[in-house]
Amino acid sequence: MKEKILQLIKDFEQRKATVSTKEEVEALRLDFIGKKGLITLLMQDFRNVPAEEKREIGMLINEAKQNVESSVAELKEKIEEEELNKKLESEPRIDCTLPVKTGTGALSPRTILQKQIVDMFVSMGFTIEDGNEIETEYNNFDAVNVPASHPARDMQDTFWLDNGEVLKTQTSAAQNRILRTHGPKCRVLFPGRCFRNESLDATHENTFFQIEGVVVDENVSVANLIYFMKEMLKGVFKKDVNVRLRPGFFPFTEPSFELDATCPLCAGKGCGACSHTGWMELCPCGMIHPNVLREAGIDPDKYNGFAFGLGFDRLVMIKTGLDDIRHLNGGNVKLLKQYGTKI
Ligand code: FA5
Repeated sequence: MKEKILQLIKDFEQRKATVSTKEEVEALRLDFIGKKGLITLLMQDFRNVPAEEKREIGMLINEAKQNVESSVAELKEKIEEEELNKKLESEPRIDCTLPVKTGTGALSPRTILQKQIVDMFVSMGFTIEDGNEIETEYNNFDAVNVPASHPARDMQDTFWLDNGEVLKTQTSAAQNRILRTHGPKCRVLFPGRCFRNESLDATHENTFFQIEGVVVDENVSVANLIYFMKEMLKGVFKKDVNVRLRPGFFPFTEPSFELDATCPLCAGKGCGACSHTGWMELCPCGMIHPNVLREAGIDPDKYNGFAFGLGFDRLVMIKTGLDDIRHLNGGNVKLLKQYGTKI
C-alpha cells in the first residue's frame, strides 16, 4: 500500500508538470481525488490495511490528498491569471493619464447661487436642513396654521397623491419638524423644491425652488429679519441693497410682509425689469404665528421668531437676467452654463 501511494504521488507530480489549461487541471483532479480517482479508491482500500500500518498509511494518504487539493487550487489560480493577462494584452489599452474631455456638463445657476446663499447663512450661524418633497397634509398645511378651508388646499394649487399626502407646495412644510427638532433657540435655513399645479408662464413653474429660513429666540424683532435679509442681498448682489416691507398675508406669520428690494439692475431708478417702479418683489416673510410655535411645542409667550420664504428661482432670474423661469428646469446645458457664469 505504501509503495502504491508513493507511486501515485510521483505520477501526480509528473502529470502536474504537463497541464496548461483549466480543463486539464480539472481532469487531473478527477483522476486523483474525484469520486473514482486513484487516491479515493486507495482510501476505500484503507480498511484492508493491517492495524499496525494504519497510522502511517492513513497519514500518507491524507498528505497525498491534501497535496493534490492545494496543487489543483494553485494551478487553477495560475492559469486564470495567465488567461487574464493574455486577455488584457490583446485588448486595446486605456490610458488613464490622458487628459479628460471636459465641458460635458455644467452646474445650474440655481445650484451655484444656492451654494453661495447657504454659505452666507452658515457664516451667520444658521444650520442647513433638508425638507421632504412628499409631505403629509398636516405638515404642509395644518401644522403651519393653514385651516382646512384655505383655498391653497384646492386641487388647483396642490398636487395631491392617492394616499392623501401632497407634493410639498412650500418649504414651510418643514417648519413644524424643524422647530420641533431644533427647539426654541434656533436659526435654520432649508432650501427645497416645491410643486404647484400652476398654469405655466415666464414666471410660474409647476416645479420651483424656495429657500426658507426661521429664527426663533427670545425677543426676536422685525429689525432682525430686515438685517438678515439685507445681509443676504448684499452677499448676492455684492453691494448694499435697500429693502422695504409691505403688508402681506400668510396664515403662518403675524404680522406678514412682502419684502421688496431696490431693483439691483437700475439701483432703484426704474427700468423694464422692475416695471419702472425701482422695486422688486422678492421675499414673503413675517413674524412666526404663535399657533405655529405652539404646534411645534414652543411656548409663544416666552419665544418668538421670524420666517421668510424666498422665491429662489426669481432671485436667480434677477441675478442672471434670465427672462423665462422655464429655462431653469430645461436641459439646455449651453444656456444654463452661460447664465451660470453671471452669478
Ligand atoms: C409661500 O410659499 C410661503 N410659504 C412663504 C413664506 C414663508 C411666507 C415663511 C412667510 C414666512 P408664496 O406662495 O408667496 O409663499 O411663495 C413664495 C415665493 O415662491 C413667491 O414669492 C414666488 O417667488 C415663489 N413661487 C410661488 N409660486 C411659484 C411658481 N409657481 N413658480 C415659481 N415661483 C413660485
